[in-house]
Amino acid sequence: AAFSPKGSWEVLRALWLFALLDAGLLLDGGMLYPRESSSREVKELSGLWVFRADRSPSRKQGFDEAWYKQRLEETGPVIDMPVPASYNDITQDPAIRDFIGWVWYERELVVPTHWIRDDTIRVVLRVGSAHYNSIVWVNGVSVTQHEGGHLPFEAEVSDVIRKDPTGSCRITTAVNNTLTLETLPPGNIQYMNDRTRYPDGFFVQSIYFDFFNYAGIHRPVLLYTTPKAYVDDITVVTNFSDNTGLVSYIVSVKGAVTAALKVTLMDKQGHCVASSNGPFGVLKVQDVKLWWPYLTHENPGYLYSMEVRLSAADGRTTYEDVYTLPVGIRTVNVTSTQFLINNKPFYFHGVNKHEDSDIRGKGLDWPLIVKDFNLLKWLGANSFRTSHYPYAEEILQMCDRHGIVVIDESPAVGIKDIRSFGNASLSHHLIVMEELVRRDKNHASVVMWSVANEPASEMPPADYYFKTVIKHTKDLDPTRPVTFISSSNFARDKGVPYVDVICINNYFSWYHDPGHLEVILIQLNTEYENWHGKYKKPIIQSEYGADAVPGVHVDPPVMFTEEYQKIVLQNYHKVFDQKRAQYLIGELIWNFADFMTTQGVTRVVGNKKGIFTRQRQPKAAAFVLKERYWRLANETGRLPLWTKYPCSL
Ligand code: GCB
Repeated sequence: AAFSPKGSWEVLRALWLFALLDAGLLLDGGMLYPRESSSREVKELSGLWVFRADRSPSRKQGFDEAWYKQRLEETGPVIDMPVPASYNDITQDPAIRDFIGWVWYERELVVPTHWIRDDTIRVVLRVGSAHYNSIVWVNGVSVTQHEGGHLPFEAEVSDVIRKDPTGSCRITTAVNNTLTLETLPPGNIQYMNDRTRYPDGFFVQSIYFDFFNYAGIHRPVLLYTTPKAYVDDITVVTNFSDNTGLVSYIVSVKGAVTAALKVTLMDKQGHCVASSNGPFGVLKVQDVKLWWPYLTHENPGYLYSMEVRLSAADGRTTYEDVYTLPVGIRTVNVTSTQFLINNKPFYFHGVNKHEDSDIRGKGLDWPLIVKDFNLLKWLGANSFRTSHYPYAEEILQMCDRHGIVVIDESPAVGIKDIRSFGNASLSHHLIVMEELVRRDKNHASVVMWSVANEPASEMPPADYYFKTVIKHTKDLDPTRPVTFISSSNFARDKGVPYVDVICINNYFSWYHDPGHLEVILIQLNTEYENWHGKYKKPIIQSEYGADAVPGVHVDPPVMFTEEYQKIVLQNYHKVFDQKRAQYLIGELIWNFADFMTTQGVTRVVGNKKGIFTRQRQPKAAAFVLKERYWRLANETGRLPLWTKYPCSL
C-alpha cells in the first residue's frame, strides 16, 4: 500500500510510536541542536587545535604511551590543525593526506568560573561529527567514544571539569578513519605481504564508494550548558486541516522528578499563536502559514518557533530551562504515482551533493554552505539528496529556512561484500538509523529517509537485511516515506518491495555503451516501465550524469567534454518529460559539483560529473539545467511572480 499517514488520528498515533519506541531504543536520550537561550550557554571550540598522527607501524603508540594523559606536544612533534576540517589536504605531506589509523587532536581552554562553582549547571561536550571512530578525554579522563562519522555525539563533563577548580580543561580526541566490513560505509584493510613487491608493513584501505575518505573532526566541537533539570528531547509531528495547523509534540525531560512545561508557538513576528502545558499535546494554529518548498509559494520555508519552558524544583533549588525549536508545518504523503507535500504534487528538480571542497575536504565551512545555497537558488533547484551520508545540521537548518526539500541519506554506501550483511553490520545500521532519525526528525525540509546507496541488494542476505532496516526506520518515524537507492537489475533487487518510493541511479551512454548517446531514450524508457510495471510505486531518477573536464570541448561530442555532458542530460530530460506525466516524481543530477575521490584510472583528479566545478563555477551543463528547472517551476503554475524571470535576478 502507498505510504499515507493521513489525518490527525494517524499523526497522534505516529507521535506515540515515536514516544513508545524511545523506551525500547538502544540510544539513550535526545540530540537537540545546541542553542543558546536564557538558560543555556554555548562555547564553540572551532579554530586551531594541536594535531599528531600516530605513524607507528601498529598505530597504537598513542594508546601505549597514554598520550591523553599529558599535553600532546609533550608526547612528540605536533602540528597546527584547524577544526572543523578534514586533515587530509591541510599539509604538504602525502602521508597525512593518505593516512589510515589513529590521529590525535587536542585543545586547551579555560571554562567560565560559574560553570565550575555552580553545581546546578550541567556542562556537555558535543562533537558535531568526527570521521570515523572517536575517543574523547577531558583532562585525561575518558568521557565518550563514538563509532561513525557524519553524526553528532556528546558527553556530560560537569564532574570532570569540576575536579580542577581553575577551570582549565584539556580536550583530547583520537580519531581513526579505518573502515572495516562492519562499519558504515564498509571498507576493508588488506595487507600486502609479498616483500618482493611491497615494502614492510604495506597495507591498503579498500573502499566501495566513489569519494575520498576524508577524515578528522569535520563539524564544530563545543561545550554547552543546561540546568541540571533540562529539556532532553522534543519530537514534533505536524498536520493541518483547512486553515488550522496542528503541531503535535512530545517533550522529554531529564534530571527532574516533577516538572512543569509550558510550550508556546510563535510566528515569525514573535506573536504567540498557540500554547499548551505538559509534556505532550497538540497546538492548534489558526490561519496557518504552511511550510512550502522553494518555488512553490511566494513565502517558502515558513518557520514558527516553538519555545519549550521547563520549571522544576528539588528542595532548595529551582530550575528553569528554555529551548526554542524552529517548526515548519507541512505534511508528506506518497501515492502509487505521486509525492505530495501539503497534499499538492511535488516534483523533485534538484541535485545530489557531497560535503566536499578544496583544502577543508568535508569540514563544515560557512562561506561554502551559503555559496551552495545561492547556487541552488540560481539553478532553480528545489531539492537535494544528502548523498551519501548525513550532512551537517547547519545545512538542514538552511534547507528548512529556504524551503529546499531533502532526501536524508544514511552513510550506508557501498555495501557490496556479502560479509557486510552480517549481524554486526545490521545492528550497527539500526543504530545509525536511530541516530539519524533522532537528529533530523524535526526538520520540515526532510521529507524522506534513504537507508542506503546502491547496496548489492541482489545478494541473498539482502532481503532480510533491508526488510529489517526499512521496518526499523518506519517504526522510528511513521510520518516519512523510506527508500534506498537502487542501481541493480530490477528483477533481482531484494530491498525494493519494502520501500515507499523507488530511487534509481543509472549512467546510460557512460558506464554502459560509452559514447552511444542514442541508447539513452530506449534504455531509460525500458528501465522505468519495468520498475513501475512491477512495483506500482513512484520513481525518482536519483542519479544520472556524465563526467566533463571543464574547458574541454569537442563537437560532435565525445566523452569527458562539456558538450557530451550536456547531451546526456538533454536526452535523459526527453524521457523525464514523458514519464513525469505518469509516475516519475523527480530528477536529481549527479552531481552538483566536482568532488575528490581516491586515485584510480577512471578519475582525473576526482569525479568530474559536477555541473559546477569543485570551485563552484558553472560548466555548460549548469545552464541547461537552470533553464529546465525554472521552466519546470513555472509549469507548476505556482511560481511566485517575483521569481518568474530568473534572468533578471
Ligand atoms: C554512482 C554512485 C556515486 C558515484 C557515481 C559515479 O552510482 O552512487 O557515488 O560517484 O555513480 O559517478 O560513478
